[in-house]
Amino acid sequence: MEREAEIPSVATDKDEVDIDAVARDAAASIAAAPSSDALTHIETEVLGKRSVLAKAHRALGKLDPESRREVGRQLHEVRTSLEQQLAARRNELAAAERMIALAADRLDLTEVIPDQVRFPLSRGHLHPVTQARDELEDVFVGMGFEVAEGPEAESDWYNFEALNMPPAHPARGMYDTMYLDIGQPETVLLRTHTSPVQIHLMEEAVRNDSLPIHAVMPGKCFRLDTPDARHLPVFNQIEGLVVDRGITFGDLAGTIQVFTEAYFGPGMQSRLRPAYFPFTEPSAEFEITCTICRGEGCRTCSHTGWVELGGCGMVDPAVFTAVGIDFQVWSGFAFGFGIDRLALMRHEIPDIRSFLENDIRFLSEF
Ligand code: FA5
Repeated sequence: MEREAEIPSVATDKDEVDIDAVARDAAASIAAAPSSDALTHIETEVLGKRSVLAKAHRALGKLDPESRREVGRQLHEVRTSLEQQLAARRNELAAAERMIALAADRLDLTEVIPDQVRFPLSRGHLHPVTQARDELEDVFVGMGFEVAEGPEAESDWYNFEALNMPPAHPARGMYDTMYLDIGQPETVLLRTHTSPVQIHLMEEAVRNDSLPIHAVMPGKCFRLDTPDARHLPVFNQIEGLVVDRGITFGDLAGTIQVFTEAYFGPGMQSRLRPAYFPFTEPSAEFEITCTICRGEGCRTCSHTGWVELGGCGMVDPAVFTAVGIDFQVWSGFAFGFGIDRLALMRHEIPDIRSFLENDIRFLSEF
């Protein structure tokens, strides 16, 4: 009120500016701003380069030195005050908008006692990766495979040595291994792949004289892999093993082709690329066209247009020898596919980490 007696004014190009009136109008607009976006707009209007205050500031040079000092001080005060009001209003609006977003996203996870329910309960369901594992088992059982399982903690022998990777074999570097603090250092580990279950099955078949083998082995695997769009440190594989008389690479390729059509439906483009695994010879990598970008290249496929789903090959004679199977009589193929990867591609999910975030909105889509 006191200041009204000496209303400051400054001449811009066109007319005189009543600084107090500008400040009052700006304060009213700020207080009435209905949203953060509207407030950003108001901020530009009252403090931006084209604002009345900015113009008044630019016109200071036309005033005599004493008036320039006085009006300059008042412009500075008004600007500081408006900045504070803007910050306060921005906080208020952000808090209110956060409450609205939280209310919209709210998930009622409280326990419901069935007696009190007046509407049908919505059912939960299995995790999408568990669903994928079940579907894969069904596909392979339909093709004549049995389902087997093995331990998640393994000895060095099953995970590496019996698979033709003696200590210090360079291929061990492909698997960044998590060792358990049990027994001698680096003798017990969390399996890095499901291939050790092959060894258990072959040993058992030799013990029970029950060859041939046609089995798939799903389960968790562990590697010190840095999580990214295609990698998790804990993931799932489904291993396949066929040991019989006269098995050829053609049987392997045919099995993978039938499996691909059964799991993805017809029309999926896949390929086998030459690869190296110590436990198979020859070896191949199984890839499909990235379903996220349809082969164009994207973050999920590291811009290659292809996603590797697994490895495969003909069982190496050294592996047969390690478990006591005569490779002159028996031959076989093996494969190991990433279940999480398969689910990722089948459901066209761009990032494998979505499976672990436990966001009910994501999970309820399956
Ligand atoms: C193996 O693990 C071999 N044991 C596969 C095999 C079995 C080859 C039998 C020959 C015969 P590889 O490291 O490439 O190979 O892994 C196989 C698949 O597991 C990958 O193609 C991928 O689909 C999945 N996988 C591997 N590491 C990860 C990870 N960190 N996160 C998610 N999936 C993974």
